[in-house]
Amino acid sequence: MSSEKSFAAGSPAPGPVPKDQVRLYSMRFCPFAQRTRLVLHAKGIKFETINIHLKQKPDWFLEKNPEGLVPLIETPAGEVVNESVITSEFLDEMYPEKKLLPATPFGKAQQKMMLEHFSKITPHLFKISSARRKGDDVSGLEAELKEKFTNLNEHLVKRKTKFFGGDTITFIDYMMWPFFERLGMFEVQHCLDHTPELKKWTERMLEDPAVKAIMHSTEDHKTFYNNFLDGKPDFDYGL
Ligand SMILES: N[C@@H](CCC(=O)N[C@@H](CS)C(=O)NCC(=O)O)C(=O)O
Repeated sequence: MSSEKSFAAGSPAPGPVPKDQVRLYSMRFCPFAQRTRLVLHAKGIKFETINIHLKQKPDWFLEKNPEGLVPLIETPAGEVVNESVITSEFLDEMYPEKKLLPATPFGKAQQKMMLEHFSKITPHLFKISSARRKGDDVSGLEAELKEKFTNLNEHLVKRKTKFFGGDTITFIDYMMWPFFERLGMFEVQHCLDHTPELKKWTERMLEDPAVKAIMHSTEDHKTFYNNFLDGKPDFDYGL
């Protein structure tokens, strides 16, 4: 697709997925879709993107995914897969040339356990920003976040590795990254001050070509997010 502009209700349905690629239904500022996009970029998979206007979803999108969520992957064979982690694992298996998940059952299980723990951190970030917006005292919530970051930091210290799955980037790093890219947007960047290894991990991630290729600045994230919270998201912001 030549344009990144979002498709809204009433827009014509895209044709079949071209034979040699996959199609991603996405939204440019969605942290979950960013996971799938990171995997697509990191593995060098040929894909096209259809961004969806999530406040006015086209019927043809809802037919593919009645839950109405992005990310969604569609293959030329008509297979449709949703949920960020599931789409990412699906792509990793479908294109086995550069595997992001470890080969061993235990290695895979370790990453999935870590992801399960991490899935409890993401709602906490949204909780902090919504409490702050209401003018509530967020010091208790921030203390909890620091504790969660300390656990992640400990993980890196114990393993003595640069990334969460070893000395090179793997699946788990990409699944966690979109939320770290948004620490400034959530105004919790200072919560990394006492977790030096985790902070170093964020710096290393910023050097990764896939991360660099699709990242937004904190300023852009903030603008999008504030408009979103005000009920006026601009899915085409910056285009
Ligand atoms: N658990 C889902 C969450 C995906 C999600 O929440 N996507 C949001 C955009 S960031 C969405 O599609 N929202 C549309 C809606 O809520 O109607 C995943 O990991 O893929």
